[in-house]
Amino acid sequence: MGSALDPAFRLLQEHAHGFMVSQVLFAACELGLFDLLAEAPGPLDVAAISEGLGASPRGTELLLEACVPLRLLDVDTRGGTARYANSELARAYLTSRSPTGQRAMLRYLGSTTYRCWGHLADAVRQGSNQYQRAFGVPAGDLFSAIYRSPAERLQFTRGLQEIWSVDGRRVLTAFDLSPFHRICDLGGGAGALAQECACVYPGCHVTVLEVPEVVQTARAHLPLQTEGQVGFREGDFFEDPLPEADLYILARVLHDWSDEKCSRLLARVHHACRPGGGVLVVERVLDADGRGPLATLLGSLNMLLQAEGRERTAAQFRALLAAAGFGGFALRRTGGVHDAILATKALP
Ligand code: SAM
Ligand code: ASE
Repeated sequence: MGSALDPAFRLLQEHAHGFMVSQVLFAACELGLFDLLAEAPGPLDVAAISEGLGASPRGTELLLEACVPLRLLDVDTRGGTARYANSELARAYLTSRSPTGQRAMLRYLGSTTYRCWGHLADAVRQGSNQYQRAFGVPAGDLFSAIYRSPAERLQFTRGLQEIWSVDGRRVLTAFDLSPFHRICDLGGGAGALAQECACVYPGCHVTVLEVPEVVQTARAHLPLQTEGQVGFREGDFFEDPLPEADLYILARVLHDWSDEKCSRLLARVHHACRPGGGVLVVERVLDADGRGPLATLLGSLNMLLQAEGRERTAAQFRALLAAAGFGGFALRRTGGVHDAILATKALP
């Protein structure tokens, strides 16, 4: 019997190899493993899976084995031959047919985001995102860098909307938004959150304001089901007149930008907002002391690598909103991935 391994050393090992776990997930998705198993009539053995994926039996076997303790796959070893099937997690979130599937986001994280994270030390040294190093594109105009090609724009837009099938209802019901009839989702992507909003509040109309390229991408590739209640408007929220509304939604928009740009945007929103109206900020909000949750601190580093902003505490959001003229600040922790903040513009 050896002596117990130092828990600190165990933790170090876990941290050092954490990226391998992500890569197993990304590779299995990229290879189409979960869709193959979803479409099979029952559990499959290594030979059938490697043939179905067009992959080597040796590589397939090793990948499948790693997926089991990660709870991506279930294995049945009765009869001497291992047969694999999707786990509950994989059925819900990793197949194309699932309405809560997250494959496009995983693809984006595994390609663009992963490459940016390869330059983390450089980003920390420089204090800025790594599009120039990782992809050779100038980072000065943030969304020109993020949307460096039409394929990349589609992948980002498609990837970002998937979370709302899981987390949308929670953030939209954190506050009773039924008093707000005209809603404008600023930087609302392909309209997935707007669509969820239309379902939760049948009395509202949501206008998604987006840059023209994203509106065109959404219309061509990601059509909406709530045609009457959700519409798109092409424009730049830093420059163009904002649609008149009772409520403005800013979901994962403020975290992209510096305090200075957030202030500019919020001042414009306050100017356009009807008195008695408000703004719903949807973000992962840092703990009051700024020390967690870890996932949100990693999100901040991701904004360093891929954008110009950071994640913020409730007090930081409150200060930005107050400087723009908004009062009546309230934060709701939803228990989901994102939290909701509602602030209002006072009646005269
Ligand atoms: N709100 C969506 C969500 O949470 O799924 C998308 C969030 S994404 C991180 C930020 C969005 O802001 C992108 O869809 C981007 O196209 C949009 N955006 C960036 N700059 C913009 C601008 N100047 N005017 C309008 N939209 C902009
Ligand atoms: C952004 C969101 C994301 C900008 C770049 C991004 C995501 C990945 N890359 O606004 C999805 C959300 N994930 C994180 C860590 O923020």
